[in-house]
Amino acid sequence: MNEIFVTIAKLFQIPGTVVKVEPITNGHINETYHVVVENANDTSEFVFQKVNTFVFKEPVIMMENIGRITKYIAEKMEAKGISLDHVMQFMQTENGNYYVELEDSFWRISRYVPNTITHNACDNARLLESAGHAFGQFQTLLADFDATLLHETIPDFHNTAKRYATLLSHVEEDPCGRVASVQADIDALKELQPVATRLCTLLDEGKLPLRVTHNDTKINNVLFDATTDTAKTVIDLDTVMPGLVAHDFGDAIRFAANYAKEDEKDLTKVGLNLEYFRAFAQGFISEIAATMTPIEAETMALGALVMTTEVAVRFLDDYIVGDQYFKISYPDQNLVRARCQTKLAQEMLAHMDEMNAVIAEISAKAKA
Ligand code: GN1
Ligand code: MG
Repeated sequence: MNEIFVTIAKLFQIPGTVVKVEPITNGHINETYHVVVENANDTSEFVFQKVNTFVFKEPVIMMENIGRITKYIAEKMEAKGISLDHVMQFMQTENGNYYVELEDSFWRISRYVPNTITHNACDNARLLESAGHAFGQFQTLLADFDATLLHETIPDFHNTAKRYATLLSHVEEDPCGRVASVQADIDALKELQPVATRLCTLLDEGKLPLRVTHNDTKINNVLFDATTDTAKTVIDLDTVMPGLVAHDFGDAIRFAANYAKEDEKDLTKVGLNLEYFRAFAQGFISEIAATMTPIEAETMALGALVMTTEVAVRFLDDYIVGDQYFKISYPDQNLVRARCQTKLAQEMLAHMDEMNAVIAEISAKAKA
């Protein structure tokens, strides 16, 4: 068995023998492993994660955030008599840290939630509605959490205007000589810029409230009960920070209500599935309706367009600088991702009225 897992298990005071290590390949950033440990009395399962410290420059403060958030949610769950399977539980070292730092790597461990599965794509609306409830609930659970206790783990994470500025400055620098071949992609994103930066403007003008948000609401960041296929736990808490409700809504739609996968090469397959849009909205808005302001409701659908364009900008930027940020499994994958997301954003723009109508209908019912 790989020595490093044995070493890490010891540092987290996990007794027993590491009997199985299997990579979990979801996610573009960290390295994740399902680890089984056996001892005389029982078998325990864990998720070991090697944190990407190029992306998370200050992993120690990130783990401080995660420790605080999970403790806060666990206390609420316990008070309500809800099983702790509904919140991530992180292991601590002897001196109370939620991480260990080895010579050249940074690790954390959470408990593996038994009998759960993740979905990388959706094939029915019911799943989406359930995920909507989970992410909506996550926000309401943290509604009274003191946001000043949270560090910004990635500054300007969803500052779309800044993401554009970064892309355009790298276009100027062209460090890998890739710009000439993607000029049409850059132009397509520039065309979306005014609408994609609208949420930033509204935030700057003080018209939208900052809340504690998840900020990475891909459907594969929800654990579903393997038996009932209902959402059980929201995972990947690395980017829980103050943000906009439309970011969480929009990022989930971007990923789950696309007819195609995130890196589909055949752009004719890419488009917005309005049935799935409605299903997620139904779950999400029914959870947050009580606190949602009118302007939040009006900009919810815009959030989908913003998040889709923003990630297209980020993928294209990463392609231009030589694939430093997102893991890739073949050379042009970031460009393929960028093109797919740009096409989806264009489709969303074309269907904005329909999306807005669905949100208005669901919000009116939820508030009635
Ligand atoms: C990354 O780690 P993962 O795969 O959940 C990224 C998100 C992007 C997403 C695109 C910290 O999420 O912001 O939307 O890829 N996370 C970070 O699939 O940058
Ligand atoms: Mg993530």
